[in-house]
Formats: sequence, C-alpha cells, structure tokens
Amino acid sequence: RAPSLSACSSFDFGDMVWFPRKISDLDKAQNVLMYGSDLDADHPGFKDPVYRKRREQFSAIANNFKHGNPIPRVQYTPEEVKTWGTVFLELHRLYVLHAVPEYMETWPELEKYCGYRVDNVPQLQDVSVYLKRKTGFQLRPVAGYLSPRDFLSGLAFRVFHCTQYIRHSSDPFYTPEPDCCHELLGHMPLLANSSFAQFSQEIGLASLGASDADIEKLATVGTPILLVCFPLLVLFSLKLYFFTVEFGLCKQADSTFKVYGAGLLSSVAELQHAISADNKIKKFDPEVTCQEECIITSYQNAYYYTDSFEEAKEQMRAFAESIQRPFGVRYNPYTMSVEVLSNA
Ligand code: TIH
Ligand code: FE2
Repeated sequence: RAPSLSACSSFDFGDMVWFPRKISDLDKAQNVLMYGSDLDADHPGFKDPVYRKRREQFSAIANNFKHGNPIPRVQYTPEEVKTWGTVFLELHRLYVLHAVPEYMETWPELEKYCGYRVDNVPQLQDVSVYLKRKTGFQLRPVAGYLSPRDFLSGLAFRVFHCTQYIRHSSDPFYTPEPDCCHELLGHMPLLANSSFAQFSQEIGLASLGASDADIEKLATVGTPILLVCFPLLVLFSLKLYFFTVEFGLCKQADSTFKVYGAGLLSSVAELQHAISADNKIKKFDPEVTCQEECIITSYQNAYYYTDSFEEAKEQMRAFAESIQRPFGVRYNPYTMSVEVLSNA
C-alpha cells in the first residue's frame, strides 16, 4: 500500500515542529493534560481533600525534576501501602494464570533489586537504576497524564515517564488514570525485557515530528486512511502504543491468550473483563488497530493480540515505514540524541 502524501508534499523544513533532539530536551516536553494535582470531577479522589493535598507533593517532585537528577524517594503512608498491598496480592494471583512468560521472567529481579513486596511500594529511583543496567531504560517522574506527544517522545530516548502517587483507596481495582501501581506492576517488568524495550523505543521514534495542532484537528475529523501522512504519526503511534503496550495480548502455543498490556496487568477488574470476553479479542493489524478508539476512563471495546512481541514489532515497523515522513530520524546511543536526516 502506498499512502497518499498529498498533505505533506510541500513540506518546508522551516515548518518542522520542535521536538526533543537530546535526552535533556525532555525537560522541556512535560505538558500534563489532565489530572495533575487539580483532579477532574470524575476522579475518585476529587472530593477527598486529604488525597488532593497529598497529590500536590507528588506534583512538586515531578515539576522540579530535571534530567540527570535522582528521583526523590517518597515515604508512602500506611494507607497508601495498604492500597498497594491489596492491588499487589490480587493481581499476583492473576499474573500466574494470565501474564505472558516474558513478564513473569523479570519478577524475581524486581523482588531482589527493587523491593517489590506486598508491604512495600518500590521507589522509582531503584527501579530506574535497575532498568538502566538491564535494558537502558530510565524513569522520569510525572504529575499525571502527559500529552501523548511528550510521552511518546520520551520513549524515543528510552525514557519512561512514570507517575509516583498511588490511586485513591476507594477503588483499588480500577483507576481512570495511571498511578504507581500501574507503572510498577504493569510496565516495569516488561521494560526489563530487551525485545520489549526495543519495541517501545521504536514506537517513540516513529512518533517524532508532528505538531499537537495537527493531531487535534485530525483526531476530530477522523482518520481516513488515504490521508496517511506524517502529521498523523503521533495519533497512529499513540493508538498502536495503546493497543499493544497498554492493552495487548499474545497468543500462546496452546492457543490461549496471555496478557502483556500494562493497563490490563494493573487493573484486577479490567484484566478479568478482558480475559473473559473472547469476542472482544482481535488480531492486531496496524491498519485496523489505528482506527480503534482509545478509551481512557473505562474498559476498551476491543483488545488486540499478536503471536509474539517480535511480530508486533515487525508489524509496527512496516507500518511506520509506510508512512513517509519528509525527514528521517536516527537515534544515536552514544550521545543519546536523535539525528534528523533530510530525505530530499
Ligand atoms: N485503568 C488502569 C488501572 O486501573 O490500573 C490504569 C490505566 C491504564 C491506562 C491508562 S490508565
Ligand atoms: Fe501506561
């Protein structure tokens, strides 16, 4: 398939939007979209003044953070540790049955090096040091939902933006926004897997170069496939990210489905929902999946599977290559920077 390049044929390099070129540029790409410390009305913590106050402390840590700093340690309250323990215990039962083997493989190291225990919330700094050694990923604290553009840009540098606060105690089994249970239990075990780490970085690199204005406009108009072009990169990368890294499944040799999506691996309620709704599980196909709606505050309408991470990666790559960007990007690991190459 050769996508139409109509909307980008007259690209002028002077029009290129800003995006981070070196890892420290991520300090300038920190737009929090929702929640942050000013919680929205449908958030379970909205009416709880103690929770809101507490969230301000976490926002301050994230807002003051600069690349290269250690991530400040947090003393979690007994109530917070209790919530963590409830989520941890219940999920653990489900992981044994439903998590992909790659997820289970890294658990022992997280227990050994990062303090993963039912009575302890692991510290982001410890996890960051561990991941850096293992797959080159590092963590950055963030105050709430980061704009998709900024979040995906981080992945291009093997930086994962991580919330540090914990969900409200009233609903441990589902929360509408990411929290440390989601990051630590959902994402970290797989970021310690080198194939998965590579996959995550490639999604990030594929997303670089479109403006937020383009995304807004195109997201509301819908995404006719004929207009596939680089301004859609962020939107498409986001959808592919969402239905793989957040909600993906892998089909096993025995034809059962196992879960690797972090949004499922951190929610007892949605995990149970997904694995019991066979008719909602569809084969991952970037062309189809990038048209699916991402639902943020409740369960997904559909979940997508591949036969392996490698397959997801190959499909993602082929799709990213089919969308021609007027410039190329290449990551230089020695300088931790993105080089922009002219395609002309
Ligand atoms: N719903 C997830 C949970 O309850 O753990 C958190 C999120 C996943 C994806 C976005 S928010
Ligand atoms: Fe997530």
